Amino acid sequence: MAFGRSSTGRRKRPVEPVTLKILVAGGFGVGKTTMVGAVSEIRPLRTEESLTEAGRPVDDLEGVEAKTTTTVAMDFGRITLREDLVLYLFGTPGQDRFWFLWDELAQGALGAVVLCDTRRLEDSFAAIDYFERRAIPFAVAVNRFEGTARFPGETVRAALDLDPEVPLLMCDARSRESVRDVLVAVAEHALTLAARTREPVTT
Ligand SMILES: Nc1nc2c(ncn2[C@@H]2O[C@H](COP(=O)(O)OP(=O)(O)OP(=O)(O)O)[C@@H](O)[C@H]2O)c(=O)[nH]1
Ligand SMILES: [Mg+2]
Repeated sequence: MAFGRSSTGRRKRPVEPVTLKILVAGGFGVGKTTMVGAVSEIRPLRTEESLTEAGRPVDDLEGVEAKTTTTVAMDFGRITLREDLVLYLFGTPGQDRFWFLWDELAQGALGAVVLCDTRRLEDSFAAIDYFERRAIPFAVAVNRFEGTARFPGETVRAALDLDPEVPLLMCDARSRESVRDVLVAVAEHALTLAARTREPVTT
């Protein structure tokens, strides 16, 4: 053929992936930094500072006594879920005194994970309220620290007063597969809701 490019030998066009921004939020010391680090395929960016004696009265370390550092700005990581779907993960700081950073981090977020510890479930209320108020789709993931009581999903759901359509998963923030499952659930949930709001209203 004299004209046109031959299809044989032509390289497969690279797929331009859709990139989604997902927040990893939750109370102090629930394992957010651990979660981002467990799945990130790039070396995660961390902003850890040492927990100090001075902070002891305000930093409640019950259950995470081995913790020596805390996030002061954010965690950042990336995971490719599919060839055409990449998630950028932004872990929030957990302590109340860094709340002012959340609005900045939440800009353009498609969805969020609220990570919880059943020993201190009440610490996740603020994060859940935050995303509900802003209509940012989120899933709840219970980080199962070993040696802690295992509550059925329905009990956790009731305690957190979750909407029935909010995905609730049990996870291990240190396990890549487990965290990946959580992120797939959040991405699917967020994309479903996004598609729903784009649909024309037919009344
Ligand atoms: N045993 C166990 N330890 C965990 C797990 N996840 C996190 N940790 C530990 O718990 C502590 C808290 O983890 P981080 O990932 O720093 O928690 P965070 O939510 O980022 O904490 P802040 O940024 O300070 O709010 C660390 O000492 C982790 O090693 C888990 O699933 N099991
Ligand atoms: Mg952290």
